[in-house]
Amino acid sequence: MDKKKVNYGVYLVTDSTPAILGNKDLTKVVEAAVRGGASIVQYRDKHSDRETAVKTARALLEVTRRYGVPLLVNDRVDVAVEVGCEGVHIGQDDMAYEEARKLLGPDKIIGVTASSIEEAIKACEAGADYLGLGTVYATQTKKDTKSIIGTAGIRSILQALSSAGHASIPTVCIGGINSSNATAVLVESSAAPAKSLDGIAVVSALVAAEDPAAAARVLLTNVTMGRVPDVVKGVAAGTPLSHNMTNLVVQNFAANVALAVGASPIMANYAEEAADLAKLGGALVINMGTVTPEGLRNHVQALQAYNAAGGPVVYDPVGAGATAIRRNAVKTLLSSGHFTVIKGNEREIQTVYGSSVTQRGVDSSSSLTIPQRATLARALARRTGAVVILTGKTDVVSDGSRTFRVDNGHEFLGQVTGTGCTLGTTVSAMVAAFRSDVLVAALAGLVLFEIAAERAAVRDDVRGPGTFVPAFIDELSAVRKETAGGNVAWLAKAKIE
Ligand code: 3NM
Ligand code: MG
Repeated sequence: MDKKKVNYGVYLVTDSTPAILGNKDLTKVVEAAVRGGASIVQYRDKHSDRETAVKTARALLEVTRRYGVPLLVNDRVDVAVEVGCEGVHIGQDDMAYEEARKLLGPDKIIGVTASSIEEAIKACEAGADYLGLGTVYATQTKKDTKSIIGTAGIRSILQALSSAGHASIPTVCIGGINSSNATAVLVESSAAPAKSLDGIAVVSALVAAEDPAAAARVLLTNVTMGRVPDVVKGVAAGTPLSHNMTNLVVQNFAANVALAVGASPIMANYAEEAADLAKLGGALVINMGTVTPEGLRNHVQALQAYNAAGGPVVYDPVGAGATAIRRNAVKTLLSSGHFTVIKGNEREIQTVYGSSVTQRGVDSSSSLTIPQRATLARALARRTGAVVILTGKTDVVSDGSRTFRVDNGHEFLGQVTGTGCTLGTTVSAMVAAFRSDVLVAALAGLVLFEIAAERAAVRDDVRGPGTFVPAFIDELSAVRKETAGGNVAWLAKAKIE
């Protein structure tokens, strides 16, 4: 397992005491939680003898390996060494970091608990792979916690880490976090654009849950939602380049939407420019709405330039199923490089997936149920390694392991041309600014876009699709400014499941 790629979103810390575990089987609880969305597991057991601890760790490792998530052991480094799991988590009173590193070697994960700026910076300097920050709120689960620092304490540590040059260390926080406060904990503790949490760690919210799979799923949704403002702030602060190779219809609209969300647009269809533009840290949108032979050659060349530079590429396969030419263009592009995000309506995504469907023009229509759409998006994400956004009345976003549905938006989005294309542009800005988690970035772009549409549609000055467009650009810009200024009340409108 590549320790740089670990997802810290929903971090499960186990507890084997009857007060929390009840009479449930710990292995089954962990299996259910991981199935529901827990992305990393720490086996924490302060009481069992060594033999029991090794046996339990082995049983948990069998589960976590099956799901491809890391297993760490709390404190007991010897147990981690013996079972060969992915690493350890050490508190301030446990074995020193250096000693643990000697025993585990360079490739294992070592996480360190920190309750203060000093402890956090010291752990980073020692080489910790991630930090567990806390205690956020007083908790029945651990009564001897040293300091309750709240979300304000977390935020000051994150800010200090960033100032000290440790902005890239992953962080989670712990203590009294559950599904009802997870989103708020992430939002309140964020020091974005400087630094934000990567996830939350919980004991009782999962181990004591009646249905740990369902509880993990809700936590995953709420944690993901809580990171959305970080993405929007990142765009506002970074003004990333959004390089659009788009169709004739939407050039102006897409450029205005890019500006509204805080990006810097360039509409450059000549691929010889792509190698230079790819070095500027932005993202490329390839939109095949008005495909031509020359356009396709340019798309291939630009895709390869961004792939070579490690820059994100958003693919918008407009009208993919409409003609044989477009179906072939899809195949050419997919076999020429790698996409970071693929965004399309049901027919387009079906075509990209390889299902033989015909599409009337570039219109969207839907025949799949929502679970079928989720399955399709997940399958295409798994096959291509891209995050897939399948748009419709209910949108689906998937990276192959995490899949969400979004029920925001407004019918006006379907009554003016180019809204789908400008969503691609919006998402390009998000993935350019927020590289650590493409799924979170893509989801942020989608909910920002659709909530802005909802706000525009109900304005007094909007009387139909024509007056909707300028109001929509206004609202995109307003939501961006509110978020950059710390007001994320708009997020309460998000309907993410
Ligand atoms: N460590 P719950 S708080 C294991 O502050 C642990 O370092 C803490 O349990 C710390 O999610 C804690 O049930 C328990 O509140 C967290
Ligand atoms: Mg400890």
